[in-house]
Amino acid sequence: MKEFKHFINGEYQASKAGKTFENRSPVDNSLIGMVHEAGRDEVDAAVQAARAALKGPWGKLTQAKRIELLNRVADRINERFDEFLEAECLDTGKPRSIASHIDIPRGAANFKAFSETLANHPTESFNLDTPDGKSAMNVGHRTPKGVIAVISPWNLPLLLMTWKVGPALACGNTVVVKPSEETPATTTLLGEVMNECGVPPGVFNVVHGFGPDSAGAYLTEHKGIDAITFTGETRTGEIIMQAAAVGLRNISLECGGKNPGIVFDDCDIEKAVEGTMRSVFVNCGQVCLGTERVYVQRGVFDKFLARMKEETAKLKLGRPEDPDANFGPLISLEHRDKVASYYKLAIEEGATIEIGGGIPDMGDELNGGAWVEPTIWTGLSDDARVVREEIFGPCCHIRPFDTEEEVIELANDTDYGLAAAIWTENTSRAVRVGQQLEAGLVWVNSWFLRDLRTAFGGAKQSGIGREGGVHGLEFYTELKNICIKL
Ligand code: NAD
Ligand code: 6OD
Repeated sequence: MKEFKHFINGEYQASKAGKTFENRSPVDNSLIGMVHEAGRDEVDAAVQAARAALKGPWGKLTQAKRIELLNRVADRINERFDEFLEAECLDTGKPRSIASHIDIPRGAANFKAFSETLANHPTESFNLDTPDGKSAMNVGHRTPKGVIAVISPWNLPLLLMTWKVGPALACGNTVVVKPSEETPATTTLLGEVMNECGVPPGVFNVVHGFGPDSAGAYLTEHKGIDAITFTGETRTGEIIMQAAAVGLRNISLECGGKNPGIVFDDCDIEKAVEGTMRSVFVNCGQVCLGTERVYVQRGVFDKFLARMKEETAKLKLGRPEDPDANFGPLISLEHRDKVASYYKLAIEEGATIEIGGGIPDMGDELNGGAWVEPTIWTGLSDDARVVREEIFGPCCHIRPFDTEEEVIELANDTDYGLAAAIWTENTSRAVRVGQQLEAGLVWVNSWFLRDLRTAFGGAKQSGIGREGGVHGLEFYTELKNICIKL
């Protein structure tokens, strides 16, 4: 039986009150281990350790030394690749073939990409003519923001946690991480790696627990936290924003989406099918950037739908270690209930079920797990809740459209604004449409193709702020202007 403890000041620590909760496998609901739940005392200890490290060894390191350490962390994750892979797949149930291509390599890369970008970014300087006929020089100077709270979700646990921890540490901050209660394993393991690489105690801290009345709320409410970076649901983002308002702490929020995919009749249909299959079904549809609304120009609608159904029927559900499996369970039985409630709602709202729509019979060994069928609907109205609300499951609604103007309006008719995918061989059209979409990220003839130097974030209710590349500097550092009279 595994035990997941907090990682505070370079040491694994149990909860003082002895409070723990179960970590269960979504594959078959078997017990993986017990997770210690942090109370205010553990959260306070973690924040104090982070503050001390900021003033002490970490704050005193040169940038070059800091970057060297972070590069070592990336290398060490890769050296312990199989352990991270095993831990991630155990917690999430996702196929190893997916985690070994996406989660773990990106988890490591996040420590390298940002340190290099940040080390090579200049600050501004302005010369000012002064009334006495002389001049003054203004020089920008960046300092770390302080102790950053990192609150992360369960869908890409290592990737999305290091995506924030990497730049935070590269900028000289220290962190207290609260991973999702569903996926404690890889964040806990990263503590060992930090110690092995010589990252000073207190720089990277982990507290486990839930959100409300638990570690998440205690952390975001803690006065020793200087800024909060969060990935998760929009509703949780609103609560965190309220907590951050006390003391005027800065926030970076990466929240939900209801992302459109737009298939024009001049697309390469096989490319569009292959990309849309990934954007709807990869990670069992649990990717914030995933497509849940597909708009297809009428001329290719029947062909596209038929090909999507053919490919969906080929998806292979199975255990993470099954080399042929490319489709795992949802994260938990609770999330399965939510997704299944939308499957039921789709029928009530008048959908035609093109494929899927239910809970599969996986046999005795797996029927206790959080499995659902990959699902495609047609025939819903634009105001159906299934078309408007984020489901975060392996499903999409496909609807025909006629004109470019019409599809732009349909795509933008949502409270969210995270991502969109456009499929067309006409580059002018792609740019024209892309510019008009209300989304932080637009992919053309691709999806989830990531260059870590680019801005990442959502518009509307999908988030606040941009991270990635130099954009992270705005959140993870304080920019000071030093004015020198000459
Ligand atoms: P969630 O909001 O339920 O939980 C995210 C994290 O917040 C967890 O660690 C949770 O314990 C914590 N939390 C919950 N309530 C809290 C509170 N009151 N105070 C402090 N912390 C609290 O989200 P989830 O279910 O883990 O993840 C799925 C959601 O995340 C989806 O909506 C998805 O779209 C979104 N997401 C967005 C992005 C992005 O980049 N925009 C990326 C991944 C996931
Ligand atoms: O690729 C990334 O940097 C990123 N933040 C991906 C988010 C995926 C959401 O599920």
